[in-house]
Amino acid sequence: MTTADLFESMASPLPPVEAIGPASYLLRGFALSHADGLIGALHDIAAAAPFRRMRTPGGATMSVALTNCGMLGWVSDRHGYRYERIDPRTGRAWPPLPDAFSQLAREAAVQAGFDAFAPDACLINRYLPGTKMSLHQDRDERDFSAPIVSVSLGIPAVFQFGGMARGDKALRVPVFHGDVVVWGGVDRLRFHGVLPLKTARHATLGEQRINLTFRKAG
Ligand SMILES: O=C(O)CCC(=O)C(=O)O
Ligand SMILES: [Mn+2]
Repeated sequence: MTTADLFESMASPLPPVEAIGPASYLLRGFALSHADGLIGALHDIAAAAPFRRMRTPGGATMSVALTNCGMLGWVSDRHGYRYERIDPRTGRAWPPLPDAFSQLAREAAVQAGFDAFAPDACLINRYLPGTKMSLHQDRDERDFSAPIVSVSLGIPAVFQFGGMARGDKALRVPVFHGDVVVWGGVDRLRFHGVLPLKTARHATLGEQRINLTFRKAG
C-alpha cells in the first residue's frame, strides 16, 4: 500500500463541514460525486426552459442568466421579484425538479442540521467570467423556516456571506465545483452575493459557473 492509498483509506467517508455562521455551513465537495448527473439533468432543463437575463424592478438587466426547475420558479421584471408556476418565456410550467436534485438538497440540509427539507423550487444561475451577484437577502419565499441550499458547479467564485444588514462586513468564501453552502434558522435572512468571477475554464462546464439554489418557496 502506498502512503497515498493509506491516507485515502483513512479519509473520513463524509466531506469536511465548516461552520460559517451559527446555522450556516460550507460542505466542501459534498456534490462532487453527483456532479455529472446534475450537469446531465441541467442540459435537459435548459433545453425546456432556456437561460435568460431578467430585468430588475428598477429596469437594469441582471448580469447573471437564470432558469428554474420545480413547482415554482423565481422571476424578476418591472413588477417586482416573485415566484411563478409558469415560465413567462415559454408559457409552460417549469421543468420538474429531478429526483437527484431534491435528494442532494435534502442530504445537504441534513448535514447542516435541517431535517425534512422539502424544496419546491430550484433557481439555476449561470455566471460567465466578469458577472456577479450583488448582496441581497432571499426573502421572496413564503416562510423562512426552511434553509437555502446552494450548490456550486464549474469555475470557482467567491461567495460573500454578510450579516442581517446590507452594510455588515461579509465573509469571503471561495467556492469550487461540488461545494455546497447551506444557511437557515437565525441566518436565513443574511445578506449574501457573489464577487465578479475571474476567467477560468472547467473541464466539463467550460468558462462558466452554474449555481443551483434550492428553496421551499410556496
Ligand atoms: O450563486 C450563488 O452562489 C448565490 C446565488 C444566490 O444567492 C441567489 O440566486 O439568490
Ligand atoms: Mn440569494
